[in-house]
Amino acid sequence: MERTFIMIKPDGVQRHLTGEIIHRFESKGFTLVGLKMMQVSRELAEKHYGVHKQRPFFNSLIEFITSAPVIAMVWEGESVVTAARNIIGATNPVTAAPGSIRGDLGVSIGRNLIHGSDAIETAQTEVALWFQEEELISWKPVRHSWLYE
Ligand code: IDP
Ligand code: MG
Repeated sequence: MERTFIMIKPDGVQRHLTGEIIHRFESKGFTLVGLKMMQVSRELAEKHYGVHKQRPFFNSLIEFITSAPVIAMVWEGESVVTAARNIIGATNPVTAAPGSIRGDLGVSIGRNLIHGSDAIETAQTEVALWFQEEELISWKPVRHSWLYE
């Protein structure tokens, strides 16, 4: 079963939107297999966002992500990587579709509430970067046969 890495960023935690955000993934039908609250180190933040190192917003992004706690999660389900990106919405909350997390809850690209892996390979890399294998729990929810044909 496919897995993806999801992080509620410091603004989501500070705005007390953790429950609201987790609820959207749970009610969609995805299964939580790992979760921890973290104060992110500069080293981890720079590794996670390494692809953006040359971008003008890189330093402020690292400052922001390390400024207050985040909620790191791994979610599991069929096509969860793509589906989670749709649940999250476009990078800029101003243009993110209504109904998405960023579209409903955010107003600024530098405070867009949540991260989600952008592809299956990225998801594998990010899950491995943020979680030890023993922190992830494989379990079969009883609702499984009511979600999947
Ligand atoms: P994503 O989070 O939708 O995958 P990316 O393009 O991978 O978007 O950018 C990573 C993060 O960097 C964004 O979520 C956002 O927090 C921040 N970011 C991206 N573009 C800008 C920008 O133009 N100004 C400020 N922050 C940005
Ligand atoms: Mg990205």
